[in-house]
Amino acid sequence: MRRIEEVIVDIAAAKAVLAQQTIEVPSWAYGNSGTRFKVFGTPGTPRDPWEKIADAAQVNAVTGAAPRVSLHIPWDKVEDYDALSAYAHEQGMTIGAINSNVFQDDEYRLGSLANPDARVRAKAVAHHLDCLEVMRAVGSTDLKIWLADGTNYAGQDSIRARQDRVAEGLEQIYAGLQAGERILLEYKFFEPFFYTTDIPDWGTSLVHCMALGEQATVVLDTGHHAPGTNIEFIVAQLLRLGRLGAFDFNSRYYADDDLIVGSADPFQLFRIMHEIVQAGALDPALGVNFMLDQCHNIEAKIPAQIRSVMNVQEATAKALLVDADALGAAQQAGDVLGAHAVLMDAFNTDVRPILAEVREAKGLDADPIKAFAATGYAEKVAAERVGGTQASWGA
Ligand code: RM4
Ligand code: MN
Repeated sequence: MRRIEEVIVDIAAAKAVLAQQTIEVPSWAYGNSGTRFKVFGTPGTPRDPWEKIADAAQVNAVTGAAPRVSLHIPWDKVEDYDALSAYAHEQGMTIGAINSNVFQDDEYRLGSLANPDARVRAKAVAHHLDCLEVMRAVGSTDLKIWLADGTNYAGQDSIRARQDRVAEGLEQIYAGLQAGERILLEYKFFEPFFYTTDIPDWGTSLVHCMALGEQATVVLDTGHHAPGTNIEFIVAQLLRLGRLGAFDFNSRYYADDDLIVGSADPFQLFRIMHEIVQAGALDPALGVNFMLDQCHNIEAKIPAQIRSVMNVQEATAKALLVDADALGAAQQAGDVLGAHAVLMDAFNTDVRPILAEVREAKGLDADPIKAFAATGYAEKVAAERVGGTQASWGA
């Protein structure tokens, strides 16, 4: 492993970028989750959106890098969104992307926007328009759409007609946008349906976004690709087209495993961040929202989110240490191994000391996991949050 002292690029510049980097956390990561086989309960699990926000604020308090929390509607439905947003502010947080949910109602058995029944389609559109109202009430500008629509059997429905219905529904939602607001359209190659998925890949998402207009951008969820997919290629292409709106970070081994980002393949995360850095897309002006979309089935949730933020920071730091001049020169000279070596040198650098310095400069502990443990928060909420129903993925 290369020591930080051996790095020749401008470390102070890298630290300045790292100090400003932010990662959005998902409210649902703090609730219980599991598989279709078992959802485990944990002492101290939040019972409502307020408690989820309180937990999310802990991640920000020790990392200084997670000041936004995404909500999922209706999982995070409340009577008074002004009050929820004010509560988030008191906790040092703002509310980020609003995620719609058109996959849990019985009426969506055959799909939402792609459903053959016009009445169900209208209901799905109306839900998204309601989400836009929530978005405005909490001071957010991003509506994130993931459609679970698809079919299980060949011939079950017309592939083409379903695309037309999706396009029409998205158009109606898009028409509800005001200036400065965005639709973030996510794709996923399979699940919950197995034969066709109506938005299975970045190409399909992009085609719909391009038809809609400039306020529609693609969300890349790292878990939503077939094994072996070159995700950084997709990142580069979407950035090139100005259509990468957001990431849903997580890790996968098999399907949509929703594990801690950077845990399965830190090298892949580094390669993704390298494309981001090269495109200058860490600059918030380019509009890429870096978000986590994860579930914590067996591990402690708040520390898992802290670890996730740290993993993104470490991959980013390594990407910032790529010697761009040396890389460009080697690429131009056709020096295959030389170019590869420049990248690997950056990847093989221990960046933990510079991240520790970035945290200390903000008055934070160098070790966020240790700092959280020292607060006693986990023990406190385990004692306080007794009774009620623990939030869980899907409820
Ligand atoms: C989906 C997708 C969405 C997330 C839901 C919970 O697979 O990743 O982003 O909101 O799961
Ligand atoms: Mn996602």
